[in-house]
Amino acid sequence: MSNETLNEISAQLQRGRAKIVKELVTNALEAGLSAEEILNDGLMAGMNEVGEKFKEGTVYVPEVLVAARAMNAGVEILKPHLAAEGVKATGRVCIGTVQGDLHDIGKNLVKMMLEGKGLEVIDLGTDVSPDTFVNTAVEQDCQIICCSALLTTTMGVMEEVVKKAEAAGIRDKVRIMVGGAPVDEAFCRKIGADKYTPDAASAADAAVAFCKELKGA
Ligand code: B1M
Repeated sequence: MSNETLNEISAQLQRGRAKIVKELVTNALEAGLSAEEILNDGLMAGMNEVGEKFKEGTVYVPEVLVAARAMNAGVEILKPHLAAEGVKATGRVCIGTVQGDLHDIGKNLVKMMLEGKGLEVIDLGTDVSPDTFVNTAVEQDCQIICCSALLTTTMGVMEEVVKKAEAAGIRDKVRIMVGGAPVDEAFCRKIGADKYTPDAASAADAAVAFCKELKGA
């Protein structure tokens, strides 16, 4: 039963049926499925299928956009269930998708989980320049800069963010976190960023840990 529901969510997302996806997600929650399960095995599974077909050239940008809209509709329903309760932290984070990159679904998930942990989040949106990340961190007194990238051609911008932060003299006060499909631990180390996390939930946990560490320092 639960597999059937999750497969149906994935299938309707691939067809871009936002309204049906919303209904299915609501029903799945009512049936007792966890928000995490619905996100990973329903919505994200569907989005990954779309990604594969996009790569093969069997679906095109308009189909991907309607699927992305359906994904967002489903995530909206899950939002209050995903944002963890209990541990509340204090700290300010600026987040964005790096320059040249317009993908924002993963970035929005990370933002949501950070807010769920009680952190204040300044959302810089997509196509964010290294200067904007660093200037915002300085002007708004952020403890953390979060950079997301989905394209292999834009992930290099993250290295620029690290360099600009060094040049601005904030490297000891501000932690730089990176993530997104093409990013990994080795890349994070190579560019001198502070933390790579593979998903939104672990990004939020790491951000909370950094805020505690910086307060204790
Ligand atoms: Co694009 N796209 N896309 N796309 N797109 C990918 C990324 C691609 C892998 C598809 C493919 O070929 N299989 C491919 C990149 C190939 C590469 O670089 N190696 C690709 C391409 C090529 C492109 C274009 C160049 C296509 C074209 O125009 N020819 C173009 C680029 C536009 C641009 O950005 N300048 C393009 C455009 C688009 C759309 C606009 C149509 C749409 C984006 C809509 C939107 O975001 N509002 C789109 C989509 C939807 C995708 C796929 C299908 C799905 C991405 C997604 O939202 N996944 C994607 C294929 C895929 O990923 N399977 C693809 C769901 C999301 C929840 O996952 O963002 O990975 P993700 O986030 C995860 C983790 O990565 C992590 O947390 C999330 C999970 O909890 N995470 C972080 C993300 N950021 C983090 C930050 C952190 C920590 C964790 O700390 C700071």
